[in-house]
Amino acid sequence: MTDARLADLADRLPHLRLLTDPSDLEHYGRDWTRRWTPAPLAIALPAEVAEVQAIVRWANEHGVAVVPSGGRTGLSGGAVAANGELVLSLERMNRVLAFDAVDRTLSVQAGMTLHAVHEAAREHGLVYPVDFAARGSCSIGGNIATNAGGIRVIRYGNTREWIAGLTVVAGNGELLQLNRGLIKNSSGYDLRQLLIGSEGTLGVVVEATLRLTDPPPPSQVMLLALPNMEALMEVFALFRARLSLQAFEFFTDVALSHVLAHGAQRAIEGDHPYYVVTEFDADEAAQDAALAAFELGMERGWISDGVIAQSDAQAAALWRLREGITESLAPHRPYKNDISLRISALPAFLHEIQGLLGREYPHFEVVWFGHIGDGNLHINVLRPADLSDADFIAQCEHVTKLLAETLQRHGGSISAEHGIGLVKRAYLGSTRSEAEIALMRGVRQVFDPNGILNPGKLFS
Ligand code: 2HG
Ligand code: ZN
Repeated sequence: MTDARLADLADRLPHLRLLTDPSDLEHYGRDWTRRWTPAPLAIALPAEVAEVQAIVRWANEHGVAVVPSGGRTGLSGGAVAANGELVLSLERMNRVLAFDAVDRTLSVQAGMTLHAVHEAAREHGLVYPVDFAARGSCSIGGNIATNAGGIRVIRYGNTREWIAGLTVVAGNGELLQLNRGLIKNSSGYDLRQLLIGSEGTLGVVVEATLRLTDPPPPSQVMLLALPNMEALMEVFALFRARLSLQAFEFFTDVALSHVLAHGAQRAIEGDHPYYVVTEFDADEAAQDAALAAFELGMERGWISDGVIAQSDAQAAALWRLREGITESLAPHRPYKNDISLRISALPAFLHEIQGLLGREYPHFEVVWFGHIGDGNLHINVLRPADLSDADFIAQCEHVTKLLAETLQRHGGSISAEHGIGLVKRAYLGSTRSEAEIALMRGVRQVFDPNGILNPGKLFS
């Protein structure tokens, strides 16, 4: 270990696992964006809170930037370490700490995967209801740091609804116990909520107390094919009025073609521009209501075709058509946008932006999908074969600028659930006012006066 700063860290924490092998630096220095070349100083894998605190204090003393790191499944570059930072991976801190049946809470270390959290809740006959496709790799700490959303937000809300308490090492090295599992706590600023979605710029989440709930009633999964965008909004309104929705997700024929090419099974024949996977509570009355809604949608010309899953395996196959999209696009290294609008503003926005993209970027393959019931669209742009990486990124940045301007006019946000990270920091001002950004910077200064936590993320 030639670096004097690392030697000092190793002296202070003789049991700390520190990695400096090039393959480890590469592995822990990047997230799913794959756009930046990883170049961290080293990787620290603490096993306990005291080690995290000591690392943050050491970083303050030496002026070393620290990148808190979970499963690195982020899509905004929030966990990228490309500038000699110390990656602080919570991977080894992955245990359940306590379950409380009366409070219905599960206290966990931040490095547990979302999937492991689901399993732990299930063991007690309860559920932690936030869910999305990266569940097997993402960590609960990362979910908290980005206020992750996913496919059940329409029923359960975002991660922030489910966090009853947080243990955090602030950027100044203080250990904070925030909210301590209370349901009601009207005693001033809710610092727990401030930490949620702060993208590792205020503190390192080390432990969390999660609220659990009853498992949802038995459900049914339906795939619908739709003729146009207007129909999509009509069917959403119809289904939301008649059924108790657990999920309502959409994707286009272009998205479908990629998942099918990636090995998924076609479930509806023919060419249809839009598809919806929806899941809803399905007791007998609800099943009749679903059928009636489906028939009405067909009669009105909003639904062209549809299938209802007859088994768990079929339900999983239908879900795969939606959940497999990101993975099927990954080899193309798409440029991603993750935008948010009021649901009522979606049709006008979509018309405007699809027209604009068609006119200015007809050579781009644009893949639309997402959480239409939350007003959250994912827009992935694929690189045309004859365009260099640099030209592609430059053109995509221009697309994002157009999106940001259009979103601003429609009152939307440049990030719905993926965060700002490195990817969207130039566009923060389209969603947040100057006064808000100044306050955010001020808050950061209080928590992390030396700016050692995730510098360059969120703000440029
Ligand atoms: C999803 O909803 C994820 O599947 C990923 O948020 C979206 O790949 C994307 O753009
Ligand atoms: Zn999403």
